[in-house]
Amino acid sequence: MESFLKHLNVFSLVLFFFALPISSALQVGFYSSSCPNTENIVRQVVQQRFNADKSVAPALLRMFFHDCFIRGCDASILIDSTTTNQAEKAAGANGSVREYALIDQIKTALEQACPQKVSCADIIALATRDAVSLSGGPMYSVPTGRLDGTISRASEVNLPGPASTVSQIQQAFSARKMTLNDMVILVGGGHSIGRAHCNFFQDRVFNFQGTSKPDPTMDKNLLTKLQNLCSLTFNPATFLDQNTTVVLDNEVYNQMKKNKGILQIDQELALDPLSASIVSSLAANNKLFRQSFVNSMIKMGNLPGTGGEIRKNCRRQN
Ligand code: HEM
Ligand SMILES: *[C@@H]1O[C@H](CO)[C@@H](O)[C@H](O)[C@H]1NC(C)=O
Ligand SMILES: CC(=O)N[C@H]1CO[C@H](CO)[C@@H](O)[C@@H]1O
Repeated sequence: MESFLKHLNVFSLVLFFFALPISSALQVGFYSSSCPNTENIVRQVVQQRFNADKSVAPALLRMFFHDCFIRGCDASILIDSTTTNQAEKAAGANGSVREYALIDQIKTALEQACPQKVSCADIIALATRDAVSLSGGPMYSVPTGRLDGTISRASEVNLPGPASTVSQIQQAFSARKMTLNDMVILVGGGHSIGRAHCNFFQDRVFNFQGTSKPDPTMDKNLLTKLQNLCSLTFNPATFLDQNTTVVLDNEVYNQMKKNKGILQIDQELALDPLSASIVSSLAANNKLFRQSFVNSMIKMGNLPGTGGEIRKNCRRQN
């Protein structure tokens, strides 16, 4: 710490200490006096949508991840592109982040209850918590008090792809001060609900790494199923967890161990010596998984934004 500080000039020293309270200001129940009904309103809208369509849950979880990994959890993912700015949601890695309209719906309800009090970044975090518990995952308290960012650039979206190695994904997490454990828990937990489209894994079933053959590690029944599925031309999707498809639990790690990972990265988690033993521990213990998932979700939710404001409309800066 001392030697670190020595190398900072006064300006960055001021920034450094100024930055600390912003990230540590998050607290459970942040809106309890400024907008006491916040968490109920969010939950009501998410619950209603979930009753009609369970796939809203994975959509929110993925949105939260994509938001927090670029510029921290600051709702930069929600900003629409303009004629002069390609926003994050236009980037290639966006790959079908969806349910922006649901966030708008929650925002509208909150603006009616308490105008310009609740940030869009907190809406994503709270809605995701509700989505997790509605999907059979753990219930947890979400620290709130995030501010919305004013910058959203497609060119800053540097998310790893599904064919990245475990070590590359680990680096993407450690660059954000998260551990290998956090990584295995969040990627596996995230991929225990929801679906992937063929374009993200069809190389594994038809032409793995240019061999003109399938990925030899894939379970043969799964391979046949996916070859049939991905021969259809409309880019269909399949569940990331082929067994407990819509339940947020540790079964996905058992599927990985049975060579039934859909994305290459999911299969690699079980095969790579870096992560294999973590996968095994989580596969064997759903209680451990649930507790760890909560901890890592809160950690990811603490990634500090550079934000500045509480947007009136989640799709654009004030
Ligand atoms: C960093 C490594 C990761 C990679 C390479 C990755 C990649 C992908 C890909 C390619 C898809 C399929 C998208 C589609 O076809 O529409 C997907 C889906 C999904 N991912 Fe990840 N992901 C990663 C980490 C995470 C994390 C950390 C979470 C959340 C904690 C997460 C949550 C999800 C969810 C919920 C879906 C399903 C979305 C839906 O059904 O709408 N992913 N991911
Ligand atoms: C599906 O999951 C259940 C509960 O985790 C497990 O008992 C069962 O063995 C799994 N079945 C398959 C085919 O993987
Ligand atoms: C919703 C959205 O903006 N999708 C875009 C994701 O990225 C691809 C490739 O860059 C675009 O073609 C999509 O329009």
